[in-house]
Amino acid sequence: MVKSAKTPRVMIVLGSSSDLPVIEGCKSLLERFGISYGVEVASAHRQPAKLHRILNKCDKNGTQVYIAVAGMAAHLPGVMASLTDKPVIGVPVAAGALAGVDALLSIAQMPGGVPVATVAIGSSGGKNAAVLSARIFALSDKKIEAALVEYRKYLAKGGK
Ligand code: RP5
Repeated sequence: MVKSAKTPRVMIVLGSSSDLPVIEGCKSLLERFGISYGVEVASAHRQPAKLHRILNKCDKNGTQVYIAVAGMAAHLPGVMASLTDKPVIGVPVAAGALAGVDALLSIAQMPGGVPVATVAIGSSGGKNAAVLSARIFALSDKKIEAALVEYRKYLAKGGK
């Protein structure tokens, strides 16, 4: 399930289709900034071979940033970071008895050398994953840099 481009600049991978609501704002913001993205569901625990295939294909085809979304024992972002040298942004999902604190700690507490940029639990984190991606691209892309300036003005006026 890849949206908007054959080789998207950002690949969003979810641990489960039940995580999909968390990336609604993320997708909207990536569209606002003109950043192509794809969406895949691949559980690090239940579908490790599929996850490896996705990472290999995206890395070969030029995807530049990964957003990894998972709840509970959220190993997905860390496993992805172990398979690529591209930036991985981890979004913890509030699922199960611990309401996302489990996923937050699991995603943030990576061993030295295998970083995952961890954002907030849930939809706010999803949005920030999109903005952080845009900030990475804006380092070398004037159009995205300008879109971020506009977005900041929008926030200052009370936009969400
Ligand atoms: C995680 O377990 C997923 O990322 C999801 O947040 C959670 C529950 O998954 P399902 O049981 O709904 O598939 O791996």
